[in-house]
Amino acid sequence: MSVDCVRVWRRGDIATNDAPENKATTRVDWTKAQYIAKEKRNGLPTVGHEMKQRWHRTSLRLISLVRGWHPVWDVNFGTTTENRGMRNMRFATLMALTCLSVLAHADDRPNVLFIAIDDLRPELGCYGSPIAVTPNLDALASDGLLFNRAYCQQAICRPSRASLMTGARPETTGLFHNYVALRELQPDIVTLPQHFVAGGYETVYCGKVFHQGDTDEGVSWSREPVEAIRGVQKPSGPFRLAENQRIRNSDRHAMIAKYGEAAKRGLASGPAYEKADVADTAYVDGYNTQLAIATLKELVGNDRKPFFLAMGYKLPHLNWCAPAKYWDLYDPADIPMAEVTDAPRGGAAMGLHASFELRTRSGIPKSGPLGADLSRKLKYAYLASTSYVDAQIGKLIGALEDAGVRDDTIIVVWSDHGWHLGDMGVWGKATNYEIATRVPLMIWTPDMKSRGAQTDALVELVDIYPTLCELAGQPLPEHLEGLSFVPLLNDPDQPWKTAAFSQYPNPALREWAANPLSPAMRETWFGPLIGKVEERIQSQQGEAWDRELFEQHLTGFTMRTARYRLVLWKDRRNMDDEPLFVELYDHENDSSETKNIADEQPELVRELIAQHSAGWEAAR
Ligand SMILES: [Ca+2]
Repeated sequence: MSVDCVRVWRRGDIATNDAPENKATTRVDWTKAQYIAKEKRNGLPTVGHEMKQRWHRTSLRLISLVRGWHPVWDVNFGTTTENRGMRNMRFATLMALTCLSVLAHADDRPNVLFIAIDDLRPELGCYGSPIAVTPNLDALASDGLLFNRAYCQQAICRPSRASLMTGARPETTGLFHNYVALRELQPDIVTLPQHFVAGGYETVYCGKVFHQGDTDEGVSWSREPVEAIRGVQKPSGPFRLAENQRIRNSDRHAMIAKYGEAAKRGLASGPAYEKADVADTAYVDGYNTQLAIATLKELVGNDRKPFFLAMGYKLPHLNWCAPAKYWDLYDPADIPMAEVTDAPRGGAAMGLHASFELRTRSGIPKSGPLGADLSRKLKYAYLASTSYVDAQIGKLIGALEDAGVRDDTIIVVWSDHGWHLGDMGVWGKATNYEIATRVPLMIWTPDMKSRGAQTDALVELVDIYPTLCELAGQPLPEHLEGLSFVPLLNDPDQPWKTAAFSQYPNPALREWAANPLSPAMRETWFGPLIGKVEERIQSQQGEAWDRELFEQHLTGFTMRTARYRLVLWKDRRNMDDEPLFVELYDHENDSSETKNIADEQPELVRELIAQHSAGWEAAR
């Protein structure tokens, strides 16, 4: 459904946007079988929700009655084969149904608290970390469902979030790097919150949910958050300590003087971390949490609509700036460091990068190893930042309780990708390996039967969209490429997907926003490092080396099965050709992916390549 269509819909008028290119529409596949399955789930005995479920069933019956059990209920008003009058009539019918549905659902559909965390790897108490202090996420997991094998579709912010928020994979969104806006590529695709708006939800976000620039104001969100908190100053800039502000400014001036325009794209970011004895609201995540809480109070005051409240945390993305009390939760000497700091034996030379994102920070060596002390300090900062975010999430969930809606609110927590903290010798995201593609994911719903369980089922971030639709009684848009994991909420051990899929364009040359370094950036201190990376690739790939191919077109496509990780390095222009290089890791014997065994297992590689070719459709 197009942007205009939704705007018109919200005015209660007739949609007229019928451009043939509007292929991402809200076609609803609501079959009788799905309805019966939903009925069955709603009929499950739960405590304290019987009345709501009766309401829910009544409203569903009403809708299905009027639909007349059409096997496919098409609300694609952009079809060109119908005349305008027909479309208008159908839309008017839909509007009536939507109003009926919204009225009938007014009190019973669950709210959604949608929590995004930037660059968080699954190193939390609930994931078995012996040191991470994350009591609020641990408590949520102990009463919800924790996913041990959840994977992002691309290990960098914008492509990962674009995929999750649209329910479509990077190959479909076409969004592979950070320097293009989602709506430039997909002007009409219906995002998750946009779909909830159409279903009668109030949707609103605070912080980083979409990537910066993709926020989709006025389309995905039905209202603005509360603008300010009386008596609390909005944080300005990343640093609170005057010394760090001074370092940032002077670095920036020095870099711009030395490298010109190239320096403006992140070459001088100030220190990588900060410990300051300040209030939680002195940094943006604490401040935004208070905005979200104030917004929540307004949402709860509006008893006509259920809400979809999204809160996006910027930490533990660099820079790791957190109030001192969260640093004080740790003794740095106790922090376990990465056990495997070598690249995988026999792995792809293009599989790992030179840690550019971290090296742009002042105080970080521009080449060579970081050293033990600095490595420990950095992981200490990452964990302090994680605990700070965890504490804010505790405040947010506490606010749900204070508002009396905790039991009526689905809570889902996800991170957009993992992070190498020295693992495989690199620092950063942007690889195709387990460390960067595996993410924390947990969900709590009012009605789930299995509480406090963990599941090893393979799930993907692209699954969140259909899952929330199903939980909220929303129809599934046709374009979705994930699978609702609602059945796992009641039976976490059942057979599930056979594979999860991710991809990343040549990490060694494209860590930076998943883009090739510009010629100007190569003139900076990036240059010598990238030269070494290229030498490494040329040494391994021999005659296959070609700058344009490796910089612009080579992509690693990775597939995680219950036992293996396969990485296929392919030329995107010739996807039917044999891969240039193959990696295979056996998680049963090598959970840290230390040794590429592709050459030892040609038959297995053939089988897994065939499975990869069959794609996500065959894995569900
Ligand atoms: Ca991120």
